[in-house]
This record gives sequence, C-alpha cells and structure tokens, in this order.
Amino acid sequence: MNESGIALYRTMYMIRSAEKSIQAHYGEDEMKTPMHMSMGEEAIAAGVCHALKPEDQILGSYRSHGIYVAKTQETDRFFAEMYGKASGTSKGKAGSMHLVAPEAGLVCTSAIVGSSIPVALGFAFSNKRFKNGRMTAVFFGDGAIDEGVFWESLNFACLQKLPILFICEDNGFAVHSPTHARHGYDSIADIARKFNCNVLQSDSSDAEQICKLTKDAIKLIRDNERPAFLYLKYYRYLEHVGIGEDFKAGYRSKDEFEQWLKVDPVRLQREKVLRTMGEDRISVLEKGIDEQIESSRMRAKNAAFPDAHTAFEDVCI
Ligand SMILES: Cc1ncc(C[n+]2csc(CCOP(=O)(O)OP(=O)(O)O)c2C)c(N)n1
Repeated sequence: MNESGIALYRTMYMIRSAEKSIQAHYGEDEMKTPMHMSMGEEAIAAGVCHALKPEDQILGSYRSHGIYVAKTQETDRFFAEMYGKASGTSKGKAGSMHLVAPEAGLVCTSAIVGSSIPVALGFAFSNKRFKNGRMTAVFFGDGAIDEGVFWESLNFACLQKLPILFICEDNGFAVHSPTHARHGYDSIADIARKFNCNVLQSDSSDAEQICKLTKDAIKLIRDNERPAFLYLKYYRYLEHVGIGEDFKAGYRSKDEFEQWLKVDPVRLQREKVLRTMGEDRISVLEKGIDEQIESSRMRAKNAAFPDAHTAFEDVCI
C-alpha cells in the first residue's frame, strides 16, 4: 500500500467519523442546520479531491460535508458552522448547506439545485484567461441534470474549451423520485458524449479507482483542451435530509442498501490498508481522527454565537 492509499483512507475515515458524530449529537438540538449527509459517497469526495492540487477550485451542492473535509482536511471550522458559531466557515450564518473554504479552494456550495454549475464556469473561464493552470471541479447530483442551467453550462464550457471537470454523483434519486421517472432518455453519459467533452464513468466505490479516473480526466482536459464529464454512481445511505434511515418510506428497499454495504467505500479501503499497515497502526490512525473530531465538536459546542449586530454583515440586502 502506497502513501496515497493510506491518505485516501484517512480522508474517508475523517468524513465518516465527522458524520457519525453529527448523527450522535444532532438530537440534542444544538445544531440547528438541516443535514444532507454524505454517507456512502466518501470514495467520490476523497478520490476526486486527492487527484486535485491544493490550488484547484471545487464547488458543490448542499450535500457537501464530504468534499469540505476532503479538500480542507480540517474539522474545527466545519463543526463551528454546524453549531452556528462565529468561528464557523461562514461565521455561523450559513450552516451545513453553504460550506465554504476559499483558502483551501472550496469556493462555494449551494442549496439551490444546479446553481453552483454556472459559477464554476466563471472560475474556469478566468483560469483559462489568466493561464494560471488551475482546474475547477463542480460536484452535483443527478437531479441537477434536470435543470436547464446544467445543459447551458455544459454547452458553454465545451464551446469555450474550459478547463473544468463536471462531476455528476448519481445516487438514483432526486429526493424520492427515481431517475427513470424524471429522464426521457436512458443515459446521461451518452448525451454528454455528444458534446465536445471527455466523458468518463464508473460505478466503483473504490476511492483509488475514482482518484485514478479523475487524474485521467484532468490529463484529457489538458491534452485535448476540452472539459470533462465524470459520471459516478453511489448509494445514499441515509434519508435525503436528516440523519436517519428512510427505508420505511417505501421508495427504495433495505435489500438494495445491504447490497451496496458489501462495497462500502470506507470498509473497502480499510481492508486494503490493513494488508500493509496492520490492525494496530490502523487503530492508532482511527483513534487520532476520532479524537480530533470530538475535540472539534466540543470546541464548537462551547464557542460563542455571532454578535447580533453582525447579522447584516457579509450578506446582500
Ligand atoms: C432549483 C431547485 N429546485 C428544487 C429544489 C428542491 N430540492 C432540494 S434537493 C432536490 C433533489 C436533488 O437531487 P440530486 O441533485 O440528485 O442530489 P442529491 O440530493 O441526490 O444529492 C430538490 C429537487 C431546490 N433546492 N432547488
């Protein structure tokens, strides 16, 4: 196992541990923000972010805990935002759906489906114009494909040959509506292929494979001077919004979930790392991360709320 395999496991474990901590404490009703959890999706967040350089930019949706942790590798400001505290990523005013970390390249995340996509185009356009070599990656769900802005943006990016990576994370549902009930075509990837862009796809939950695919996509973007579209499948473990399971809602089955659990991304990578690291060293690594998460959470819980007079600062009114 090389260093990058261990680094990928470290990142995925940190994402999972942070969300488990949210699950354990959300019921105390001190984190007031709605939660769109990333469990099941860790290989995409970690795989893509590890393939990017620190100066590269990413943008995402309201389901962005995974990409935040993967790109920043930090959890203090993350938990402070969950608790609505002044030390949070947006000074406690935005919550889980609007995480930002511009210093680490996380430009923005947004609650409005598809809305980060045209913003990403602006960054890619600027990068191309200033020839600074930075890559822009924008993450969105299959529901964003239903928005006209996705197709307009894909067209503009292809026309202008922008250095941009579109990442569609298809979990098969927009809230409870399955893809086949919303799309009058069979394959998003096939349609994207008709545009002048590089299309790559995978249904793997192996973070090393996703990382390799992303590196291939970036090379194609640079070599062909064309955007790339990564179409990736994963299974959302928890309800659309909230911290629990929703198999009783009747729109999907627990059997399906159990099939995906067999290829759980975090466990898959752990098994690979175990072969070279051994159980004792992995346990030390995991314990260190769990302690970091608990210390971030406690610091956030005990931190100060923003002053009332700051309510109208940093906002457009
Ligand atoms: C423009 C817009 N329309 C509708 C909604 C309501 N809405 C919130 S999440 C969601 C489903 C999006 O599904 P998908 O893009 O597949 O992302 P996932 O939640 O599966 O990660 C919808 C329709 C919204 N937030 N924004």
